[in-house]
Parts: sequence; structure tokens; C-alpha cells
Amino acid sequence: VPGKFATLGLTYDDVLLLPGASDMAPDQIDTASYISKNVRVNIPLLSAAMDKVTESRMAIAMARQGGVGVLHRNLSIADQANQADLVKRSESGMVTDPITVHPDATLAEADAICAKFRISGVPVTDPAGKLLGIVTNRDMAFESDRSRQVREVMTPMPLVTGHVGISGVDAMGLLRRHKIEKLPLVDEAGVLKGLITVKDFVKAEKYPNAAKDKEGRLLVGAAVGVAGDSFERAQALIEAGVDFIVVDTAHGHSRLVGDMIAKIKSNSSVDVIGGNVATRDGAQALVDAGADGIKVGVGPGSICTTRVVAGVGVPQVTAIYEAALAAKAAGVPVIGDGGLQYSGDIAKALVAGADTVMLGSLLAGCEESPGELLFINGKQFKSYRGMGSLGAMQTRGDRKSFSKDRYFQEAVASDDALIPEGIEGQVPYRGPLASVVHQLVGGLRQSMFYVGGRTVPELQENGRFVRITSAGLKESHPHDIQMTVEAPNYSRK
Ligand code: RVP
Repeated sequence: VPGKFATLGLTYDDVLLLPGASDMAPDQIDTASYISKNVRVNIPLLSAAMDKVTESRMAIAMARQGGVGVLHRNLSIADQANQADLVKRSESGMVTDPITVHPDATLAEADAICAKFRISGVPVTDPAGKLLGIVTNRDMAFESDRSRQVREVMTPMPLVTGHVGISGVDAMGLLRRHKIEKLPLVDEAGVLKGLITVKDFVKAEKYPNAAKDKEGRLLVGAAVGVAGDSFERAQALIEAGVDFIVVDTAHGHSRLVGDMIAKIKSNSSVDVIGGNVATRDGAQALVDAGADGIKVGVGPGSICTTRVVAGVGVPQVTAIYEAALAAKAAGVPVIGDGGLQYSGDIAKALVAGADTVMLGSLLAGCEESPGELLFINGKQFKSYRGMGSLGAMQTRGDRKSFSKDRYFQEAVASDDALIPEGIEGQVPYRGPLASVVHQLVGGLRQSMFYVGGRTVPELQENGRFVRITSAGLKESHPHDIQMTVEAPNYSRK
């Protein structure tokens, strides 16, 4: 039958990038890119929406490095929204909704608030929100009677304050000039509207490449499904301040996914990413549904068995290339999701047509991923599993929508009847995310230098592949030697 067979499908190990003419200095390289129409990151990496990869801690770490985390959805709506809130509050130019204390509270109560939120002082407000003063460690340190009221020891108004909308530079100027650590922001009526702290400026200096929103808060995204209360989940996450929603399924070329994208988009202004697809038609369907970003990958994941269990999938380099044909024409960014094993695969994905990549196994071993360290035969590991594994699909709390609907198995009543499309296992412990990202982005910068692309769009434009054979792949890896020292960016799989 004519047209029965698509073209040969290629993946990362089937290709290499050709070295190209290059006249750039390494410090001219810019790795910024778009994950969706309106969300820009400084490094083209996302951490996967998986329960062993991305919760708030990983999301905070990713955004500080310049990328972004996508909070997984294998937990209750309230928990997932709370995680988004934690990321949004973690580091910001301004706290928009500061913790406050009542003037009649005792010092013991003020202490408890400071300890809980790990802050050194709290604005004092009346029930209408009017700023009355501030109580800090300095006010409280020499008070032995902890039953005294906050109003007796606080530093009362007039305080040095800023107006809502003050610029970062002006705020820093005030903090410096008055040698204070906190600058409350008030409106004309004297109502507290925000707080700027020295701590935030110090963090901003420590993470100069951090990916932030317009208000200076770290970027974060979150996954939702299509079944049950998925729409309510999306609403709660948007309310919590996420920068984008990912309608996250194993088969994005299905009407339910398109409908959910359209529904979320008609109710809010955040970017909505759809996925996963692996063909040009699949990507086009998401474009037509109004997606602001398209996630590509059916079966490439390290923990994924979809290609074996269902016999379905497309080798990832070809999948990205095909999907990008539809997405690029519509100006919609592409995320290459799953299957990356080495830093070199990032550039291969970008040259194939992706704008960013999503990583699971490469990040699951980080300190910041959920889960405890495992010690096995003197070596350190962390557990990692597919969201379609039995373990992940059986995890439930008060949830109506969870991981099994990613695989459209929400109607399966008993766990015995589930058809897993993923496995459970462990990956070597890799230490803090910062050092892992340093190696991954360092490798990408080398690729950009070799290929001759100062920016991600230039890399995409200039990059060319050579197809290789299994002999070529063997030659690519270290050979004819026994490795005696582990490299930070290479291990034999
Ligand atoms: P990898 O980086 O190769 O570990 O792949 C991670 C990706 O695999 C995820 O972002 C997701 O798209 C996919 N995944 C997650 N669970 C499963 C599964 O159980 N089959 N697959």
C-alpha cells in the first residue's frame, strides 16, 4: 500500500552534528530560548513532570539555574498548588502578599511566625491592612518577657517605606541608604501592599542567570491531565501563579487534549503547552487547538515501555523534526521530551527543531529531586520511575485525576487491570542540580561552538547532521580502554 511506511526514524545515537565554520568567542554564546510563545528561559532545559523528578525544590533549583521545572500532578490539587506557591514565594524582587502580624500578638507568637517562614522580621498591620510598624529580630532579641505584645516592642511608623511599583534600583538605594533589611511598600492610604528584602537582592546576585517572571519571581510550570477534575486543577494552579500549564498526556493527538487546551485558554491568559505528539499531524492538531507550546516524544523515555507494550512511537530525532515542521510554521515552540542520555543530545534535539528539552533520568539523581538517597553496595542511588509504571499509577490520595489518566486508563477500576507503560528503578546519585546543569549547559555551549551558532536559533539554522552506523557509534564512545576514573559528564550506560 503506498504511504504505509513513514521514512526511516532516527534518534540521538543515529546522528552526529557536523562541525561548522565558527568565529565566536565562548563568552558570546547565548543559550536563551522559548518553552512556549510567551515564556522565555535562559537555558533550554525543563525538568520533567514526574513524581521522582519535579516538586517545588527541584523547580526552585531549575529556575535559579535559568531553566524551569514542571510540577508533576501525581498529588492532590491543593498540594500541587501549594508547591507552585512555594516556588513563586521563594525568591522575588518583591513579596506581593507578605506575612504580617497583629499588634496585639505576643512576642512568642511573632517568634513562631518568623521561625515557620524562616524570616527575620514581620510588618505589623491593623485588621484593615494598614501598616503600623515592623517587628524584627533586633526589636525582639533583648526582650526576655515573651508574653509582651508586639505593639510594645515594634519599631512604629513612620518607617522608611516605598511606593507600590518602585524599581529594584530605587528600592536597593533606600535599603542601602537607611541601612535597613526590609522595605515595606504601601499605597496612598498607608495599606501594606508588598515587601522588598535585602535577602532577595543577595539571592539575585548569587543566581544571575535565574529565569524569572515580570515581577521578578522564579518561573514555574505545572502539569494537568484531561480526566476528572483536571480543569479545576488547572484553575487552582493558575491561581497559585504558575507561568504555564502543560496538558500532559502520553497521546496528545487526541481530541480530549485539544479540548482541554482550548478550555484552559479560553479561561485564562497563561501559556498552555500540549503533548505529547511525535508526528507532523499530531503537532498540527495541537497548533489548531491553540497550544502555545508543543511537547514531543512518544516512547523515548528511559523508563518508558510504550514502544514495546503498544508497539507505538517514533525515534526522537525524527519525531522532533516532523513535529517542528508544523509548529515552526505557526510560530509555536517545541519541547523535545525524553530520551536524552548525554549533554550532546541537547544540541542534537535543538538542531532537529526543538527549542528546549525536557529531562527525566538525567535529573532524577539530583539532590533536589524528591525521594531519599539509597545506598546499595556502597554506592548511592535515587529511585526513578515512569508515570505509567504500576507504582506511579497506583499512588493516590484524594485525587480524581492522576497519573493513570496520562495513559488514558482512568476507567480501569482495579489495579490488577492496569496496563503499565513504564518501569520503576534507580539512577546513580549525582549531587546538587547546579553541578549537573553546569555540565549539561557546558556541553551545549561546546556544541554551539563546534557547529557555529551563537544563539539557539542560529544553532537550529546552521546545524547539520551526519547519519552514522553502529560502527560510528562505537567509535564515538571511549573504546579500547578500561575507564579507571569517572568523568562528571560521562558514564557507560
Ligand atoms: P527520560 O529523560 O528519558 O528519563 O524521559 C523522561 C520523559 O519520559 C518524561 O518527561 C515523560 O514524557 C516520559 N515518561 C514519563 N513516564 C513515562 C512512562 O511511564 N512511560 N514516560
